[in-house]
Amino acid sequence: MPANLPPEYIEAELRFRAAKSPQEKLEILRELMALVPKHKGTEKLRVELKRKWAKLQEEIQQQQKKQKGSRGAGYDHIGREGAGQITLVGLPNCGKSSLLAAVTNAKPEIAEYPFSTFRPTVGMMPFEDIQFQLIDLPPLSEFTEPWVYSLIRQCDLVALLIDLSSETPAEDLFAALGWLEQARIRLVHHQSREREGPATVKPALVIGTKSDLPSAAEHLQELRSLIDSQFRVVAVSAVSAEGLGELGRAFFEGLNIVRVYTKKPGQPIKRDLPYVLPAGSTVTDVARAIHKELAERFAYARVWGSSEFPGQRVERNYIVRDGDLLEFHE
Ligand SMILES: Nc1nc2c(ncn2[C@@H]2O[C@H](COP(=O)(O)OP(=O)(O)OP(=O)(O)O)[C@@H](O)[C@H]2O)c(=O)[nH]1
Ligand SMILES: [Mg+2]
Repeated sequence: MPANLPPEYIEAELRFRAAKSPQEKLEILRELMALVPKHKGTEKLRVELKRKWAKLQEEIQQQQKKQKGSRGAGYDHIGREGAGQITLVGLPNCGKSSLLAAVTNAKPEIAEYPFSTFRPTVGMMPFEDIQFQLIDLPPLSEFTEPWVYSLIRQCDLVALLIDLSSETPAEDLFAALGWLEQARIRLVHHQSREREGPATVKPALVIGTKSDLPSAAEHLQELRSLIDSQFRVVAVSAVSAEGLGELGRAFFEGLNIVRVYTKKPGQPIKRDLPYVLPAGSTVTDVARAIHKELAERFAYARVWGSSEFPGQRVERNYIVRDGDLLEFHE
């Protein structure tokens, strides 16, 4: 037994031995992992705890499979809210939960040890006058449950997180892409028009995390030189808040959406809450978002913003731009 274990550890260890169900054991194991001091003398013990962790995870998974109809405890779908649904995806410990906690009001579990997240956590991230729905997920690994991939398949944008303090960021990236590939999910550049294929194709951004740590800058450069044409790479730190300010804009561009405002004829020019639509939408699409009947009924619209002059009359197939203000005429 390695030296210098705190009394709380010994106490938790006893509870661990007495625990009956794998769920109970996992809870206590989580405490044990947090209580082990980090030094050379406890290295073996920490490896042992991780092994136990993996075994318990597997046991719980087997148990769930047996319970007919449990299907990942009902996490297969999360209703879309706000201007877009973004999943935080990555290897164990890369900083997914920390990022969610840094940019939303959500309070996910954050821990020094891997596999700390085992259920989805949702948070709303404000950006200018809209909000994005972020979903923090358990990590990609051999233990990833099918519902994690279901949620990734359903989202609008994947944020693939890579730990910039890792010794091998490039390998980590390929490992993450590999797990997704196995689940038949292929990530593409957020501006790519490719949407169909033998696998589910998902637009993605790469987020380099923990940019405050040593050698992060070097690893960021390495990552960028490797995949710059494949994905946009953004660097952030949940600790120093570096890059978090630009993240909203990156997500907005990643989602490929536009905000359109409306006013009634005769009302002053004022931008209230926007309608959010896919980029490339027409004036008719905006009308349809307001009311199906309006889309059939209106004759033309006036546009303030992208048009040549303010309040210009445009036809039904006019393509709206982000920030446009529309006025419908019947
Ligand atoms: N220095 C530094 N540490 C960070 C940063 N983000 C996360 N960490 C640390 O990295 C560890 C893992 O963070 P989590 O946010 O739990 O990582 P995760 O990806 O959610 O982990 P799993 O849910 O287990 O896959 C914790 O010890 C965090 O404090 C960061 O920006 N800078
Ligand atoms: Mg987590």
